[in-house]
This record gives sequence, C-alpha cells and structure tokens, in this order.
Amino acid sequence: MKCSFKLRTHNLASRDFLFPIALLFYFIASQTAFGEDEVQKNFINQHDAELMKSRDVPFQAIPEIEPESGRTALELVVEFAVNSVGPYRLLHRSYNGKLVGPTIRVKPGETLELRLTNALPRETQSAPNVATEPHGFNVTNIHTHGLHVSPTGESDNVFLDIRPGEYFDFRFEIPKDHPAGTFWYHPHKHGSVALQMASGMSGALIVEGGLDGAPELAGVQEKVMVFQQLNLPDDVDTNGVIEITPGSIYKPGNNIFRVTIINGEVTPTLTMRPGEVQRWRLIHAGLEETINLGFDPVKFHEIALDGIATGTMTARSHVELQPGYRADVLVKAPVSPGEYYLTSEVNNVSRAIKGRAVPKIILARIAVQGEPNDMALPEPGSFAKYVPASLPPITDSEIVGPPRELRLRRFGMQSDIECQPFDPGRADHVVELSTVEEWNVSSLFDAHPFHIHVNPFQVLVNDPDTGAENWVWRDTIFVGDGERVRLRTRYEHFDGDTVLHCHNLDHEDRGMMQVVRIRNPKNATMLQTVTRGFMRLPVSVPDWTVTMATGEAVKPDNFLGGKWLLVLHKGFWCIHCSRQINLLAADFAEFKERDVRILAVCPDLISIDMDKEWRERFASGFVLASDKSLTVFRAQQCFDKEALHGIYFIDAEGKIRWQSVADEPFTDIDCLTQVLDSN
Ligand SMILES: [Cu+2]
Repeated sequence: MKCSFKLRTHNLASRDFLFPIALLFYFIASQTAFGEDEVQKNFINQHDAELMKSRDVPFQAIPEIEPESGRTALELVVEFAVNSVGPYRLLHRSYNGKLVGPTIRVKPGETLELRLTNALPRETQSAPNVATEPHGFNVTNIHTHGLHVSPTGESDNVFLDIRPGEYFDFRFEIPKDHPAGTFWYHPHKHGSVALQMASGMSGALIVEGGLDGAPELAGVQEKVMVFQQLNLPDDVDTNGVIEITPGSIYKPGNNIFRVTIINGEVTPTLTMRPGEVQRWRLIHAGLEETINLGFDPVKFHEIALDGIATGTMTARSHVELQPGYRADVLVKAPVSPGEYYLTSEVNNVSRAIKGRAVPKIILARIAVQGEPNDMALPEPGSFAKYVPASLPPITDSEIVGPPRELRLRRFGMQSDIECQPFDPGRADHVVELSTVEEWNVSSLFDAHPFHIHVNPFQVLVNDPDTGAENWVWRDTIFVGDGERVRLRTRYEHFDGDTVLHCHNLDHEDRGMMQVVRIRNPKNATMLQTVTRGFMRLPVSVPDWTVTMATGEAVKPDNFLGGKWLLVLHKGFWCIHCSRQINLLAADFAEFKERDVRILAVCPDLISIDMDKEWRERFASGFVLASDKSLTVFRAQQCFDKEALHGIYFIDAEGKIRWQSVADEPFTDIDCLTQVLDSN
C-alpha cells in the first residue's frame, strides 16, 4: 500500500552547484572546437531520403549489465548531459550521461538491485504540483515496463518521488516463472514522464531464457534496438547546444521537427552478411509518434509481442510499433549484397497516434556485405513450445462479473479517463487478487496506446494482414479514436496499488491515468480501506427512499425503464454544489434530448418555493429531493467520515454505468454527455 510505505530516500552531498560550472566549461570547450563550423540546418531531416542514404554512422550496441551469481546490480544516475545527435548537441536529462540507458539483463527467479540516484539540480522555478498539468521536471522514479513484479515498496512503485539530491535502492524480485522476453524501463513520475523519456531516459530490460536458448535460433545474432523520439527546433543554430526543455515537449508549437533515433543515433548503418538471419528486439521508447517499420524487400518474422513469445512465427511486410510496444522479429538479409533501408511510413491514419499520416522516413541503413551466410529461417511450428507456461489462454469461464468500461479522452489540453483526471488518492478500480476480469477500453476522442502495469492482458485484435480476430498477450494496446478494445487480465501474485494509463505520455502527464487497487482478500488492512464510489461498475442501484418538498417519496424504481442521473450534493448553501446544480439546469436541454432525467439529492429539506420553481422549469425531468439521514449517501458509497459529492449515470435497467465520487462536485457537462452517448 503506498500510504503505509515509508519512503526511504537518501540525501546526497549536493551536486547542484557543480552543474552550472560543468555547463559553462562545456560551452567554452564546444565554442572553441566547433565555433567556426558551418553545418547545414535540418541535417537530420529523416524525410530527406538522399541525405539519409548518404549518412554513414555505425549502429551502436548499447552496453549491457548482466546477472552475476543470482543478482543483477547497477546504479542509474539521473543527470544532465550533453550528447550529439547528428550535427546537434543536446543538453538533456539522462541515465548515466547517455542518450540511452544501459541494457539490463535479468533471469527469472533472480533479483534486480537498482540504485536510482537523482543528481539533477533543484528547480529554481517550478510548475504547480497539479495532476492535470506537467510538473516536477527534476523529480523522478522508475518503472519496469511489462515486468510481472510487485508494484509496492522497493519494487515497481511509481508512487515514489525521488527528488534532486536523493537516491533510492530498488529491488525487483523476478518470479521463477516470469516469461522471458524484451521489456524496458523508464521514469514514471507523474507530471514529467514525457519530458524525461523524450530526453533519452529509457533502456532495454531483458529477461533471459525461453527463445534465447532455442536451438532453432542457434548462431542467430541478436540486436537490441531502442527507438526514441526527439523534438528538435527547426531553426536552431547548430553551433550551439539545444536544451530539451519542458516547453519543447509540452508546448512544442510549429517550429519543431521530430527525429526518431535508434540507440541514440540518427539513421545508423547496420551490417548483415548476405542471407544472414538476425533477431531484432524492437522497443518503441519514443514520445508520441507511431512507427510502422518496413525493410523492403525483406519480411519481418514476428516471434514475440511486448516481450511474450507468440508460440509461432508470422511473416509481415511491416511491424507496427506504438509507443510502449515491443516486437521480437527474425530478419533474413537478401542474398544479394547492397544497401537496404529500414523505413517507417504510416498511411493508415486510423492507426496513427497523432491521427495523421507520416510520410516515409529512413530510420537506418542496412549494409548487406561480406562473406555470404545463407541461413535458413526456423519452421513456425517449432516455436509452440516457447509460449510461457505461466500465461495459458484466458477462458470465458474464468471471468468474474460483467466487463468494466473505461473511456479515454483527450480534449484540448485536458486528458482523462471516465471524465476524471488522475488522482493518486482515488482507487478507480478495485480488483481482487487471483481473479480474472474483462474490460472494454474505448476512446471518446483521439488515439491512445493503453498500458497497464504488473499483469499483462489478453486482448482481442484483428491481425493486421489477415484481419482474423485473435486473443494476443500484450501489456500495451493501441485504442484508435472512437474505437473500443476488449481485454482480459489475470491478477496474479502481487497485491497493492498500481496504475493504468495512456502511453502517449503527454496525455499521461496531463491526467490520463488511473489507480488500480489489487486487493488481497487475505489482507485485513486492505479490506478496511474505504473506497469512494462502487468498487466495480456496472452495479444495480441500491434501494433507498428520498423525500420531495411535498412529502412525496422518490425511489430508484420510479425511474426504471428510463435513463437518469443521480446527483448527491451537500446543499444549496455550498457554492460549489449550487454551481454544479445550476450548470446541470442550464444544460438541461442536453439531457432532455438524450431522454435522461436528473434527481438531485442533498441532506437539507427542499423549500416549497424552490420545488415549485423547479417543477415549472423542468416538469418531472429534474427532481429535487432530500436525504436528511444520509442513507442514500451511505448506500451510494458517497460517504467518507462525511457526505461527499457524487454523481451517477443509471441506465433503463437500473444499472449504474458511470460514477464520480469526490471531494469536489463534478462539473464537466461536455464529458458527461459524451459518456451518455457512449452507453
Ligand atoms: Cu492518450
């Protein structure tokens, strides 16, 4: 539980003062070394094919940290660094001074010990600490994306804040039956995830085993490729140093161009021998642009998705990588030597995060050269035995209860789920350990890569080539604008609070995240925790009675057969509640048009005059009633030591389909009407 866990961070000797001095020295050195150079602007415009084809920068393997006698141990220092990308020199937040963090290798049953040291300076001016705005740019923590490990304590705990000058010792205990595969790590401090990731703070995390020892892959060379995306200003003086600032990520404007780099380099050159087969571990660690890989005329042979072996080998002309996705593919180089290109081109706008086509760019040159090494690709059938034993397909009979609905929405600068931005103190979903649930995740506006921590899910997808429907294990899934996906999760091994969120991290930093509480029925403390609102929707509205000014009783049954909103408020004396009721009244036409009636209940008695006025305005469409004993507040779980503010949408069968229970009254009428339309 995040509340009961005592944060053990440690202070470093302050390194704040060293940073400006180091930067000053860097500027002096760089001006002397490069000051006279005239470098062509837009030198790394990846849309300029001729320019990209002429680049000759070798592909760099990322340094690896390997397990030793049962554990993998390392330190990641978060610090500002200056690194070159093409002709540009970037000043950016980093892991260990690099544009990409080291590749970490672990084994199932072992422990990853990671000291995360925050050597960033304290912010002199900081954005306000609100859940709907980017903030906390120099505060950090770490998330092991895709790992099935505990979300609490010293493990994959994204509720931790590691501030400048502090360090924290993480311990990730990898279960013995953890699937082997391609995972990754990145910061997860709400408010600054996009900035830190778009600054190069990410790396590969490989759980060894499974396919790695497969005789079918003997002699197959492996390449780990971390794709990151930078926002660069298009009018910059290449002799200077470009700082990756919060503004360039959260308010990019029009004079920004995006560059996709592989292992910290623009359009590097990979080498393959003619006919050689290689295994590529592809990781989309980028900010917010869809990558659709092509390697004409070569096919990608997909063997794992999001780290999990598919059990077969599927030939594809393109690999779709959305932010957060991984794919393991086998590629067989052409037998004729020559120059080939790894490209990305997004033509299908319904599969593009930004909702627009992305013209072809060249991401890497592939030099097929040297002695021929004509290797055979394995038989697809030979991979069946590598499906992780810990992830048998989920069957219908395992699923508990009706599906939950989650509606994602980006609207202007606002990002939310179920019309409510992230609140770390609110458990949006309470799920039971060792059960299985089915969820429907849809997008009310914009496209979103949806990710859940701790447990992977099986999601129903249409095969991109055949269109056939398949249940596929993943931990991140693209939800297109107006689309809805079905997914199923087994909550296994680990209890505690964790999160789900959009992996377009600008959306996440603005509030598109929810708390998932995995409740252990054997943990008495967890059972005592008060939840605001019902633990799970849909649920039947409880039976209760409220009274109108005339003394007339009103019950939920009176509304059966029609849709309605139940509004629980503190009374007309409360200016916030009064404002909420007035907003609902002002927009009453919106509800009437949708055949939705409103019942507003407060503890105070309703005056005869007000009742009369309301009847004249709304007839029986908007009813005011009183609940002096707070029975309804309690029955509706809208009570935490005192009455809270609650609003519920109830369908014609008397099922609650949507709720908001909070300290503040809910007033986003636009979003509410979108929820009504989606039901
Ligand atoms: Cu999103």
